[in-house]
Amino acid sequence: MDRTTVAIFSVTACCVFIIIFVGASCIWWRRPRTSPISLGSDLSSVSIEDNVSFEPSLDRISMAELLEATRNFDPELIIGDGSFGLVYKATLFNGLTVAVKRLGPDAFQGFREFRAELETLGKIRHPNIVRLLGYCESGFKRALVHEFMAKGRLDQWLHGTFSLEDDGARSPPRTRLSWVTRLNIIKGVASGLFYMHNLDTPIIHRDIKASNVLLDLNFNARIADFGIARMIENSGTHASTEAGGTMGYMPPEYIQGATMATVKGDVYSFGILMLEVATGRRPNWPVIMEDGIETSLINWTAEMVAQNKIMQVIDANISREGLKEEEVAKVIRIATMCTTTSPRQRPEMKEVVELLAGISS
Ligand SMILES: Nc1ncnc2c1ncn2[C@@H]1O[C@H](COP(=O)(O)OP(=O)(O)OP(=O)(O)O)[C@@H](O)[C@H]1O
Ligand SMILES: *[C@@H]1O[C@H](CO)[C@@H](O)[C@H](O)[C@H]1NC(C)=O
Ligand SMILES: *[C@@H]1O[C@H](CO)[C@@H](O)[C@H](O)[C@H]1NC(C)=O
Ligand SMILES: CC(=O)N[C@H]1CO[C@H](CO)[C@@H](O)[C@@H]1O
Repeated sequence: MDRTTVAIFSVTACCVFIIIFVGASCIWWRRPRTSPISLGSDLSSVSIEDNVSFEPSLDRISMAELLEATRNFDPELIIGDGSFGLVYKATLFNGLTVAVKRLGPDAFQGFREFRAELETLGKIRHPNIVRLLGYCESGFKRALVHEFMAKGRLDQWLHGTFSLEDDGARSPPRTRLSWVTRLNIIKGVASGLFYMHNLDTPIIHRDIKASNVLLDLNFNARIADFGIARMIENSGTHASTEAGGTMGYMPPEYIQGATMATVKGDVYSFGILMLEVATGRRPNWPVIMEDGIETSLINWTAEMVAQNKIMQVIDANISREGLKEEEVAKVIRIATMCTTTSPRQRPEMKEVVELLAGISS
């Protein structure tokens, strides 16, 4: 072979190799890594490879759709940062606005167990609980899809702590929540919690707090973070019943070492939340009394009630117009019952809901 032949041969070989390589790469990239599972709202009847949905408006949620809806997880669409990953606002093809929680690669293992729990949560439907709409997994990408809560977290409204990371469209509150709105929020959380506690297999939330209460467009409260966090923490093993929670909201028996979470633990945290909503004070911050002594939110409230100064307990930013002392007293009394030191003396959520229903707003 002369040099020209060798050169032509080499170039051809190279070209062929490149074409094969590029072609193979394309095929590799286009190949769905794992067929994306798409879940509708009725997760109970869906198995891993399935893609059936029983809600026509949510025919399928696939990872491909989520990628497109979030513009490939565009940082501009981030609305929150949770312990298991970033949360994005997205509009699905059918126009429904959702919150997509992208799970980090090491968020959990044990997919099958995780799924069993997801299916349980997917079946939960209550006007005061944030609905889980679906779960998608494709390769290393995993995401949970929840309904979008337009007014964000309750704590941001109570304490005015909107930060720059929060969606610009969700402008900082200029007006504080009114008493009527607060009462409605309290009633909503109570009713969601009552529902959870009374399922055939009761679910204990374990972390009731203002940052786990989201608000919809009309300021109706919905409890968030039901089960998912604890499921992920346990890498998909059964939903833990271990005691836990957040300082300020944690019942004394958990602090003293009780190992099992109970419905009465949730009742305590709910009572603290009621105080926080009514007073606008953070439960994990000390209250400084007139004499300069620091005390807890519970002790301060009790002290003020004892001194017949109940109206001074209420958030100074709530309009006093039409605010009846008698109604305020009822709210504080229920909160006090819920935060009784002895778990046995705390009411069940059923009773709390009934008592709250007796308060007009
Ligand atoms: N459904 C939703 N609608 C609107 N915003 C949401 C929704 N879900 C979450 N967010 C926002 O994203 C943030 C992070 O949510 P996420 O539930 O992942 O974490 P978290 O509750 O802050 O933390 P953790 O996972 O430790 O409980 C929330 O604080 C909230 O601001
Ligand atoms: C609150 O009151 C109880 C008893 O009335 C007391 O044991 C506790 O130390 C008080 N807490 C604070 C923070 O003052
Ligand atoms: C009332 O709200 C304003 C902001 O809207 C805040 O600056 C002020 O500190 C609040 N007052 C009280 C007593 O909470
Ligand atoms: C609409 C759709 O994608 N349907 C598919 C769901 O998955 C089954 C296999 O599990 C396919 O046969 C369907 O075509």
